[in-house]
Amino acid sequence: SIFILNVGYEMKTEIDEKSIDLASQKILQKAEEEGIETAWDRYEKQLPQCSFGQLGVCCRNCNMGPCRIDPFGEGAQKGICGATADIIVARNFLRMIAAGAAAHSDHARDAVLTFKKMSEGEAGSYRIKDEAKLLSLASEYGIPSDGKSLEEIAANLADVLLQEFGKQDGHLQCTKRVPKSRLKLWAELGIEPRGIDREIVECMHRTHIGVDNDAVHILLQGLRTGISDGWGGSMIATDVQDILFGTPQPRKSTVNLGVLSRDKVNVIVHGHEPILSEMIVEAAEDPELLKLAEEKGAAGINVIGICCTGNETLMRHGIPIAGNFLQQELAVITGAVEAMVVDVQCIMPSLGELTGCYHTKFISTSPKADFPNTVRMEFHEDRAYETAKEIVRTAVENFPNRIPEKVTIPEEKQECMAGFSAEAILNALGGSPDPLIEAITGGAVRGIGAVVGCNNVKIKHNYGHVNLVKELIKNNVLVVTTGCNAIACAEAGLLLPEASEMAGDGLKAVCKALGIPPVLHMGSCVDISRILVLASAIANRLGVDISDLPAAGAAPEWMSEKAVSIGAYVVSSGVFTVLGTIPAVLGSQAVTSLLTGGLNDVVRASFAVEPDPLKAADLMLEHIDEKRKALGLN
Ligand code: XCC
Ligand code: SF4
Repeated sequence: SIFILNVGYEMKTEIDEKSIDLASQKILQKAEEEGIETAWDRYEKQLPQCSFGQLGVCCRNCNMGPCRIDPFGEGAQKGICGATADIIVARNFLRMIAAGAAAHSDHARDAVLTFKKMSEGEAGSYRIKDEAKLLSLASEYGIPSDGKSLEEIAANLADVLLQEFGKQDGHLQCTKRVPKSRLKLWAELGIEPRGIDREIVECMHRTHIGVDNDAVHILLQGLRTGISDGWGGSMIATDVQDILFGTPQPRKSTVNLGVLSRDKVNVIVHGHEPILSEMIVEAAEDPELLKLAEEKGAAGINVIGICCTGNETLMRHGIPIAGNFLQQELAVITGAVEAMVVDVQCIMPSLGELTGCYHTKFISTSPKADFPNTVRMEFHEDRAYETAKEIVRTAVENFPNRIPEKVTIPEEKQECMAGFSAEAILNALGGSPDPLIEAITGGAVRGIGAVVGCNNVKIKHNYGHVNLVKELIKNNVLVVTTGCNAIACAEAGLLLPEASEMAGDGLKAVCKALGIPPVLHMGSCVDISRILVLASAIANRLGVDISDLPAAGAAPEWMSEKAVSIGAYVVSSGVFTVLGTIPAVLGSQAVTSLLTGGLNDVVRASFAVEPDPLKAADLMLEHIDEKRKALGLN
């Protein structure tokens, strides 16, 4: 099976082979005409990619190496220390999970630290926006609230949440939300998550030369670390951000490159942390800056998002989104972006050189993340709003530098409806999951598909996302989505109540009755925690485990290490998951067969790999039908 690796990974020289999206194709054309390089060009220059890397059999964990295993069985079969392909592949996989969990959880830590500073009056720009969520979370964490001010409760909650990261005893408290049977299974397997930081550190320790050298043992730690992300870091990030910025409610907006404005100052917020972008959204409404924009000849200030920062501001404010991961360069190439403001994660370093070809200011804000050719405007909570204003001012002052001959804004933009937090979904259902459960048990809704994750140049941009989701809804599977998949679905018009016309009859009727789209945008990637909470609520209501639900997951175009961590916790939670790109594990038969089969005997779910979205949908449908049958549904 290792020799089919390059299937689907051929050169993509024609523009319509790079993206299914018309707006993106137009800007790719512009890039070609202007001699501007994009990720697709750099991908071509990388081909053929290193086979040892693709198979996961290259180890650089000590300086006797690098060592690599010959997949043909002729050359070396062991590293210098004696590590086999199984050990090397498993260790590399574990390190990917650790990095992904670290990214999500470190984002969560910063959200909690901001929350704490807010509660102590040291982050004046932030407030408690969702009191009810604060109180319910406090009670969940056992914090008494009688006679205390909201700030005191928030301070106590922040302390307890911070302890989750460095916890030395016991298990993460969020796991109380896991169905009992699942938690029991984790306990039996010894993979109940402990402190979030501890799991990540332990991954690094175990993968050091000469520590953990059994593939199964290594992968179990991978599952535990993933769980500490999904039911720990990511869940804490979602909860705290909801308290600080509001729990999302359904709202309409627009997406795609056409949301860039011809006559307003375009400020793009890109990355992952709403802590910054919330302030930028506010600053863009500041009368002083609006006046300045007018003086500079602009008709206003247009804040738009990219990637998960975009998802956060879309979910809470209806701020438009210019695109997903592979559209970040394209947005700049329109020539219409005054400022590309970034924080952390999924930001291409290529933006440095690229923004230099246009008038765009590339502004980096996180103390953790810098890039070539940025204007650094470090963001700290104590003067958050002031910094946000300086950033927006920089953008506004840059407006007169826009070069009209270099500007092409494609007209394509698409309406969408987002904001489906678990709370909002329950609301739409009338307060309990029962109507959805009845729709599922009655057969109108065949099951639930969670489709998430990135773009990846190895797959035609948005092709995997859109075709998989369309096939699912056609077959009456209600889809919940986050991350770059959600943006792809929005661009394809799938996030509208009217999209139920594309759904099978059963799902269509349910959507029409509830006034909801057949594809529900639940937020950014940390908000996959919302999907877990929803799945848990449904499982608990039915008195079954998550693995018994007629539900399946997919990441059709995944690329990031975060996606590997997500895969680990979604499967650990009992959800069969189809990956659209091949993870670097095929160099080990043992690891591959464990991930794609053996895990079923461990956590009652496993992975499959299927680059063709229609075949991936079939796998999910097959799985959903099996689960329906087991529950006695037809
Ligand atoms: Fe990044 Fe979250 Fe992937 Fe998109 S989906 S490319 S991780 S922005 Ni999370
Ligand atoms: Fe080679 Fe072992 Fe060192 Fe890895 S840890 S580089 S396999 S000697």
